[in-house]
Amino acid sequence: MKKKNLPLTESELQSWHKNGFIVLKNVLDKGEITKLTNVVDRIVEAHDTKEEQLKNTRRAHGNEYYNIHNPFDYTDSLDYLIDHPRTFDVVTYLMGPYIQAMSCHIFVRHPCENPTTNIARFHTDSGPALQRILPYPDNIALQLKVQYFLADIQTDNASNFIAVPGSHMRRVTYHHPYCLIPEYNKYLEQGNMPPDAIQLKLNAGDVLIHALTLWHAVAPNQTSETRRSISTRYGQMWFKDYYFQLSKKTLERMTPRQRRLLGDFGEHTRGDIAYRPPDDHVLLILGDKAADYGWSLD
Ligand SMILES: O=C(O)CCC(=O)C(=O)O
Repeated sequence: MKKKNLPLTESELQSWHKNGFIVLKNVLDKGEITKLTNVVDRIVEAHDTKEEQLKNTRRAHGNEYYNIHNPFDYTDSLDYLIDHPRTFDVVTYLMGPYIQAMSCHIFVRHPCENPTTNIARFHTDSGPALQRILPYPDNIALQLKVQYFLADIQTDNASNFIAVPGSHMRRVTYHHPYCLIPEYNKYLEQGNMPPDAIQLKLNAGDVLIHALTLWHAVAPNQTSETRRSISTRYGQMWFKDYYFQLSKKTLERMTPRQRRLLGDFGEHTRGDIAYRPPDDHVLLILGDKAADYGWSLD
């Protein structure tokens, strides 16, 4: 039997199902890290001017930790991240082909002792309803976030992503309207870490992929460096986009696959596009990987 060409080993896949997140090492090479860092720095700088703040790219969350929406407004240098060859293979392996790119954000985490934003508290993603839909082991994912780290984070309290391994399968006991997790945030309020939470140590170029129901938070940034990273989010076709407004001009410069992921179905304008996607959909999204990932081209 022909060996399947899969983007994760069996043990990586098991670890994904067990923990609810996975780290892909050295996805970006040194040249890419330098280039993306320069691009991101320019966007952060431009974004801090008055006019930019009036645009839909305004800050969300606060002054210390914030996210910049719609970075594609500023540059085409991030376009390739939408279907980056290494990460997109993992995304489509875990989610299948009937997906959309729901957002691209730049995460800015300035030095600060005690970040006040909800990003720094334990939460799940994408609203209170989805917090109640837990992934069955081996199901494809409803939504994933992919985060490209541009700097090393090797100590605790350096704005690390904090994960609670296995929490993506756990029920929260109180359903907060903003998906916060009070039973875990009480530890942070007392200056402690929950016993089973870990502050991830990552290198520039590493990529974190996590499930929407993973309990996660961001550590304070007690270093003197601002942490910048780039996040892309994918959801099944029925999901709503998340602060994503792409102009026609931006879409025009993208490849057919990127445009499809961004919701441009060309002449296919039917209202039931998720029921009956265009005939070329699986081929366009998965190409010759379709059969190996378990999807049919017919
Ligand atoms: O800054 C981070 O690493 C994570 C931000 C966050 O909490 C989120 O993406 O929901």
